Amino acid sequence: MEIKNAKYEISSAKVAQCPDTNVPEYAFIGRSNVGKSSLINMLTNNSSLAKTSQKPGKTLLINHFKINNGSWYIVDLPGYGYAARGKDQRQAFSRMIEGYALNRQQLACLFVLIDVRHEPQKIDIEFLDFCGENGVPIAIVFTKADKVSQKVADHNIMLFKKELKERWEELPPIFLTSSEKKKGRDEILDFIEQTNAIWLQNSEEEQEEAEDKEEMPLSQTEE
Ligand SMILES: Nc1nc2c(ncn2[C@@H]2O[C@H](COP(=O)(O)OP(=O)(O)OP(=O)(O)O)[C@@H](O)[C@H]2O)c(=O)[nH]1
Ligand SMILES: [Mg+2]
Repeated sequence: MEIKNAKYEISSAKVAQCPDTNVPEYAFIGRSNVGKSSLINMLTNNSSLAKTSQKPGKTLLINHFKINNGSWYIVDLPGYGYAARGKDQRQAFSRMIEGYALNRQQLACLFVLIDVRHEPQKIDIEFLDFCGENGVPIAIVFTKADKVSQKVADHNIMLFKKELKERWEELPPIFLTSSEKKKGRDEILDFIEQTNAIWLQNSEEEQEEAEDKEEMPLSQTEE
C-alpha cells in the first residue's frame, strides 16, 4: 500500500462532531509523548502533517486526515494519562478517547502505541484491557525502537505479551517501529491494506442485507 496523498480535514472535540464518512479509519492512541503524531508523519511521509512536540500534551482534539483522496482516514488522538493536566482535564480526555473508541463506526483499527523503552506500565495495560473488554479492534505499536537495543526491545515486548496472555485468549497484531528510522512503515501499511479490504467486504455485505430487508414485504420483517 502506498500513501499517495494525505490532507488534514478537521479537528473535533467529540465523536458526534467527527466527519460523516463511509470509509475505514485508523486511529492512533497512547500516552502523551509516546510518538503518535510522529508515527502518522512517518507513515504519510509528511513531516509537518500532524503537529509533534517535545513537550507532552500537544494534541488536544480528534484530528482527521484524509488519505488517498478519501479512500480511508488516519486519526490523531490526544494522549492519555498526562499527569500535568490535572484530574478533571485528564478525565475529560479519557471520556473523549473512550467515546471515540466505543462509538466510532468507521474505526477499523485503533493502534495503541507503547514506548518500547519501558517495561509494562499499569496505565497501558488498563487501556488495552478496556479495549479487549469492549471489543474495540486494536493493534499494538511499540515506538522509539531506535532509542534501545534490539535486546531491550525484545525483552520489554516479551514482558508485555506475558502480561496480556494472562487474560487475553488471542493477542492483537504487534508492530515494532521507529519514526526516526522509518522502521515498521511497510508492515503497518500492509496491515492497513489488508484491513481495508476486509472492512469494505463487510460493509458491502451489510449493505446487501439492508437492501434485502427493504425489499421484503412488511409482514415478514415484523417480529
Ligand atoms: N528517537 C525517537 N524520537 C521519537 C520517535 N517518535 C517520536 N519521537 C519524539 O518524541 C516526542 C513526542 O512525539 P509526538 O509525536 O509529538 O508524540 P505524541 O504521542 O503525538 O504526543 P501528544 O500529542 O503530546 O500526546 C517528540 O520529541 C518526537 O520527536 C522515534 O521513533 N524515535
Ligand atoms: Mg500528538
